[in-house]
Amino acid sequence: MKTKFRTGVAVLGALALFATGCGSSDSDGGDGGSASGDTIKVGFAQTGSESGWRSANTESMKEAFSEENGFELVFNAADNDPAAQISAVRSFISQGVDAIVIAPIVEDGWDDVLQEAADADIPVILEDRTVTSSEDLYESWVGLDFKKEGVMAGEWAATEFGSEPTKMVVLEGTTGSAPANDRAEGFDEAIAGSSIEKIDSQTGEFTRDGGKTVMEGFLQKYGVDGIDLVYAHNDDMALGAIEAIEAAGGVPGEDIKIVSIDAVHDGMQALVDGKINFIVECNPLLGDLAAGLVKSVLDGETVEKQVYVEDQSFTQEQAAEVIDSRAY
Ligand code: GYE
Repeated sequence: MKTKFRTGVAVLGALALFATGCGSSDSDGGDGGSASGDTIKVGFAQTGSESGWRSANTESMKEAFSEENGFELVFNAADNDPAAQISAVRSFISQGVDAIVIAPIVEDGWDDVLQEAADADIPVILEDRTVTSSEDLYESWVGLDFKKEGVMAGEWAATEFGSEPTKMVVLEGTTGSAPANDRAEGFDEAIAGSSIEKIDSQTGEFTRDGGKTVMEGFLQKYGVDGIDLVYAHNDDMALGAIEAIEAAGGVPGEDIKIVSIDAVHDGMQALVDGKINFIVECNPLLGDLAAGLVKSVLDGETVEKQVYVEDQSFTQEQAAEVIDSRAY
């Protein structure tokens, strides 16, 4: 079953629900794994620090898994190296943490270490990205519908360009990651049958530098006049592409239109400034929901396998209206 939370009010409602669940339990958790008073030791395996989205997500997680909230957080950022992230999870297991939270860099390769956590009776909660492993190997996942984000971006592009022949390049996220896979699939589905032709696609690793370097290569190959549209899997790569387009003498947002995903502050500013044309949101503020899930699981409550947080999207005009009131 899926549970969906809208950002804002409904998320607060959900938190109240989690808080009630936690507060009502007096049961003894036995080995320190309970939410009933003892500090809960949680290992969090973060992807790295590749983007503005990631910084906001890390901050949200650290705030939620704070001492005041009853947690001792062991934090690891794996610099986007899947093997290093798996080692971090193994080290959490050997430290005997009460629960493990993972933002999996890539979707594949998790079966063994998740089984090791299960064998050690340590519950695992996934946040942000998904894995291809069996659902039995983790308690719950909280995050965003990446495919839907891709569809929303693609629908905008299909409408924007109508029947105009359009040459598009794609700046992909980290190869093998759930958001790169799903955002590509959703977008491609939404533009199927349109006049948009994907002339090139390459990973920019979700980073600003990566987006800039890949875009420089595309511009050398096709020229400013040979590209009509950039689809960037995140804002940071779009911001790198803007730098590359400007350096090549083009006007981003006009000569070459840009659609991206995240809606972090710098991306929204570029949208307001007319350098990006459309942004689909991806809410990074998942900390309270993840912490609520950890407490519920340790209290023996049944939790949903998938907890979706709802996203919205912004045109340039809409971005100008909301930019000052956004939390990230
Ligand atoms: O879009 C990107 C980040 O997994 C949803 O990772 C996340 C993505 C986000 O680096 O900016």
